[in-house]
Amino acid sequence: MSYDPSNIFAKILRGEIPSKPVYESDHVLAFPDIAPRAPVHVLIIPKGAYVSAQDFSEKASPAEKAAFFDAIGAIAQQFGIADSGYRLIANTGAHGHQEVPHFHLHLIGGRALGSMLP
Ligand code: IU
Repeated sequence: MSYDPSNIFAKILRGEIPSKPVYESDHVLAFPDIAPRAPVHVLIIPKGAYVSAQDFSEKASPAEKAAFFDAIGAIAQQFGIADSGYRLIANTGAHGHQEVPHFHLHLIGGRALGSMLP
C-alpha cells in the first residue's frame, strides 16, 4: 500500500489540522487520541511518511527508528505509568482495523486493561 498524504495524521504533521502534542522530537510526534479508551491514550507517530510497521522498518533511518522507540518510554514516564504498565497497539491494514494509514502506536494505560486477545 502506498502512502496517502491526505490522511489525517499527515495533515496534523503539516500543521493543516491543529493538535496538542504531548511529546515531540525531530522524528516523532505524539498527541492524545481524540476518542480515548483509557485515562492515558496517546498516539505516537513518526514524522516520516510510513503506512505500517513494515514500511517503517524497511524505509526509516536508524535515527528515526531509535527516536520512535525512545518516545515510548519517555511518554510513559511523562504520564506516570511506566511502573504500573500500559499497552502498545499498532493496528495494521484491513484485518487489523487500521483507520488512519500513517503508521502509529496507541499507548494506552492509566487503568488495568485486562486481556486483549480476540
Ligand atoms: P487506528 O485504527 O489505529 O488507525 O485508529 C486511529 C485512531 O486515531 C483512533 O483511535 C481515532 O480515535 C484516532 N483519531 C484521532 O485521534 N484524531 C482524529 O482526528 C482521527 C482519529 I479522524
